[in-house]
Amino acid sequence: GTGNSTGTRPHLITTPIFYVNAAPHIGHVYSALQADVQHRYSALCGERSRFSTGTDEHGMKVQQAAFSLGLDPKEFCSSVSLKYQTMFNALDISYTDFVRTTESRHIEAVNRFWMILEERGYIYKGTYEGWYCTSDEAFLSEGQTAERCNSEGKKIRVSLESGHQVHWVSEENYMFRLSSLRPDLLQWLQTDPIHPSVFHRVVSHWLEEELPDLSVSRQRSCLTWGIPVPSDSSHVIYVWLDALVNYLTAAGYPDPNLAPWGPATHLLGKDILRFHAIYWPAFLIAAGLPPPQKLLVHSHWTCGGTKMSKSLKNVVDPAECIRRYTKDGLRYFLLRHGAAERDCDFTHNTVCTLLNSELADALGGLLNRCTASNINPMQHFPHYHHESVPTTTHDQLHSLLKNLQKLPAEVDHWIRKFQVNKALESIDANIRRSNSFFQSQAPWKLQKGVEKEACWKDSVLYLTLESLRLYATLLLPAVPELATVALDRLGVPPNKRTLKGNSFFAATRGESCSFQGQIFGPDRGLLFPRLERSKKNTVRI
Ligand code: MET
Repeated sequence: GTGNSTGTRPHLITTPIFYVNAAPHIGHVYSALQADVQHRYSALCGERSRFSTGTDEHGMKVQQAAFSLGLDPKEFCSSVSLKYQTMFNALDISYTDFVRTTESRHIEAVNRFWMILEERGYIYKGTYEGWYCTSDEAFLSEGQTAERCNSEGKKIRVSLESGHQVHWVSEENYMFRLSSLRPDLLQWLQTDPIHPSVFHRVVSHWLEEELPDLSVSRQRSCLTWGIPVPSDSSHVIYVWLDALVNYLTAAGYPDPNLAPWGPATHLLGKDILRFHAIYWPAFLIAAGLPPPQKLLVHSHWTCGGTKMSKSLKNVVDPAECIRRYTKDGLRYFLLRHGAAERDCDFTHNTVCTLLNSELADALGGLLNRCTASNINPMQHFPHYHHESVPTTTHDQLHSLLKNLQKLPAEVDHWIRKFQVNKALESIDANIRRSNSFFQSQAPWKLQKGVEKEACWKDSVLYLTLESLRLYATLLLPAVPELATVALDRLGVPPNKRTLKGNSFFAATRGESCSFQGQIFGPDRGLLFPRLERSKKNTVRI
């Protein structure tokens, strides 16, 4: 890693902190979910991590949103921030810290950070002339903007990247010596911190050119809702400097008893790549701190093929989705269907098809089949009998076990590469293999009275139950509740729900397996009831 002073600090995993100008939608939920998976997965592997999220409450955009609703910004922020917390709790997002930029611990961190940048000579007073995009809270050069017609046919200037309107700004600002940090950024890029690699290439392309210095304050006359520059209260600190420092706040900065800043993994959407891949590492390096270890970047969700927007009324409401699909249904769909490197589409029918096929039929069906009392009257993991394997099944069994043994490493690879969809795809492919194995061996036909058949039936059940134990364990980060229900049903003790030192299929290798004879937990019904596809045109999403 790039961090020093890392030794004892647990890894920090973060989501962006969300603007409170509007309630959470599926895109915000997706960022939080992806971070949640990283955090839960590292716990499953026995690693220590912390996980912070929060709300971004200062700046022009929030100030205007509060103003247009006639609300006091502070109260407005508290009410929307609470909506994020409520939504994340409803989705089992296991954050260990929630940072609000209006909290005093954060304001202290920003003040301290600003003073250090100033002391180290990275801040000077200058004049900013250029465009400002309030929607994105971004300073843009001429070349990053273009003229477009708005919906009323009027010519306006917009950001090329986001399409949002920009305004001309010419004012005295505090400037940050971003231009001087290009070599450091290039060096950081060589540690391969940005995943997936498409986004690494975008950043490396941006760094081919000289960087302009960055304006890091606004005149108090146009922006009041923010943190004043410590040494000059006629200026307010640029909201992105304020917001990015939240990651330091979450790490306990500037507590002198803590190492100032350890290894961090930041999750983010591709629309805020520049802020995280250029500004943030530059700020950290300027302050003498290590740049982030990893940036995991994801793409966006569209709805029925078009970009979600408030005016099109096609913003997918996560609360509505939880009601329809259950919390874990929504989690599974977003993680399984979404992909970091490309935009993905959300439609009701895709959700139903995917969840019915993978959670209800494949996973739920497999669990049902080998725990049903007619096939498993003892309600336990039977013993595995090596010598009972029919000769005609040797090859099939061998390849099944080979795939299963590779699965944990495969899942590990995809999760660490930030391709959780691929991890879930691998799990699903194996669940299907287990189902066809079970089907082909037809244990319900094997005769109790014939010893060899009875032993093989036990072995088929053992193999299927062990594979389910593996699937449910691997699914804990993505669908914690569903996986827990499955593990409860299988009777897996809580201290065995880990990937650390857990040996699956031990009996097939002639090792002792503590699961042979393990009694199931109570039957709580279907793991995931099938969803109804909506009739045409009834509901729009
Ligand atoms: N508030 C920003 C957004 O929602 C993210 C800030 S992360 C430091 O895009």
